[in-house]
Amino acid sequence: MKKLQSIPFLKPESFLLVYIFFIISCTNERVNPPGPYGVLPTNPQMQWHQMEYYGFLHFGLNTFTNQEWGYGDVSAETFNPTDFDADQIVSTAKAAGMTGLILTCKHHDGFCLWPSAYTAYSVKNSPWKNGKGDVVREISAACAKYGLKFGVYLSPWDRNHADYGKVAYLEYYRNQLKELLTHYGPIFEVWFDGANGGTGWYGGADEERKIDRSTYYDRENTWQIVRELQPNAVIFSDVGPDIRWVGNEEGFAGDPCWATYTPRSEDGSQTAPGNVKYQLGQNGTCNGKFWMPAECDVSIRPGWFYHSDQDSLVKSSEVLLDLYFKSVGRGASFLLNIPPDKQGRIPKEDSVSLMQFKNLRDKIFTKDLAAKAILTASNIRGDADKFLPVNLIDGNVNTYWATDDVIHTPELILEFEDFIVFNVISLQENLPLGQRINKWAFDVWENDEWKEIANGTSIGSRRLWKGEPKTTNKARLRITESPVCPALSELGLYLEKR
Ligand code: FUL
Ligand code: CA
Repeated sequence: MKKLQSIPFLKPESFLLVYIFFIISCTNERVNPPGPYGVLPTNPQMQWHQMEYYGFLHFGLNTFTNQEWGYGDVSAETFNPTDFDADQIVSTAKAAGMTGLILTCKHHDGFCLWPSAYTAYSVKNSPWKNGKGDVVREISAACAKYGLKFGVYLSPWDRNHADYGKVAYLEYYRNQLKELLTHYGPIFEVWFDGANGGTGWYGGADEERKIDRSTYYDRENTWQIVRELQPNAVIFSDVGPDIRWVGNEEGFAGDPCWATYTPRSEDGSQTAPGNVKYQLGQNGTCNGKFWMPAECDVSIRPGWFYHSDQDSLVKSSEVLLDLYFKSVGRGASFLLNIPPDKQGRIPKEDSVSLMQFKNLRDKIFTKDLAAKAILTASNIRGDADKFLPVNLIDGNVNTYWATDDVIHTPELILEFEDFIVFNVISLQENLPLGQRINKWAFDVWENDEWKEIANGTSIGSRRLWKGEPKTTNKARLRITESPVCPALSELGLYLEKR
């Protein structure tokens, strides 16, 4: 007996400790996550949220005719890149930090960058590779090689096709959609353009054709094709259903920019691409009817297609960084168009700017100063380990800090052993539980008191704030308005070195 007592882990106190530990872990496990709030993202939307920055490739007949909107009457023989290099295009996007590429497989002129079985107006009747080439094949294969996701743009408006505006065209359009969705591997996004109907060649008719934007494409059933053939793809248009147009082609979101949205049409009828108050897309709708986050599209040049006289007008890395903060930094995505030239390559001017932009981002985001903070929260949900504030600095968007249901406006203090200098704040909400935070503020401890240096509204997938550099060893995040208890995934502090 004596001997037994001398073995420490068998002492009665030890049993008590083990018991207490057991009870605590059981209690922790029993603390439920917060109930979801409002509409929620689907799995494909969640995947898409992580992409943040990806590219657009506008390439086609317009590249060779120096146009933006081809009429549909130019010979397919005009398409003739002298040195098409999918590897150069995709590896440039990869080196630039892009996560995917969307290709204009068919623009408004109707010319197809793949040898569609349904029209003669394609690469198969061009001199390029003696009509044996397939741009969609080569770009999608290069994307797979470099680990980029691949998306397709198939213009609903077709200024070449004789049947455009008639019922027969819809079948043609859907057949082409099926070709793209079945022959080229996984597609992450299908981009439905909102420009619909107008003048065109239309098989020689050479006239103006108007369509009823709300009904002509029978959207629901067209979208259904995407759901069936590529269930993991997100569908983009002026009205989603998965991703919404931000309402401008300048590459920035509004502030606030909610991930949720209730689209409204111009005339009160059913909303449709081309029949929506698109300006509302900039801000979205707080606690809106649909989870429909914004995508900010813009070209690195004034035009969407390559024009040699715009070589000196490529956006600088500083301009791109500003747009990045106003798109990704407002919970939207940044879709940057980088048009291949007549050779079929990304021009030097564009790739130089892309790499400088990448360097600017790297200089800011490689060192997260919040990683070393000691975090204390005014409330932790059920006092459970699962919801500790340390989850904010573990680099994992799936773990989060949450509070008890009744606590809607908690505070979080960050303390640092050494003083830090920062001028960028990054916040990310835990999206599977909905967009829960309406307002927040950030303070630093200065001259023995808190001083507010930043505040904002929507967070969603990410909120980036940038201001003047601050030196401090103590900072504070306050959630100042939230209809339910918040659930925050990540918090980062960075310094933009100039
Ligand atoms: C617009 C089109 O009309 C432009 O040519 C371009 O493709 C842009 C991305 O979308 O609606
Ligand atoms: Ca986390």
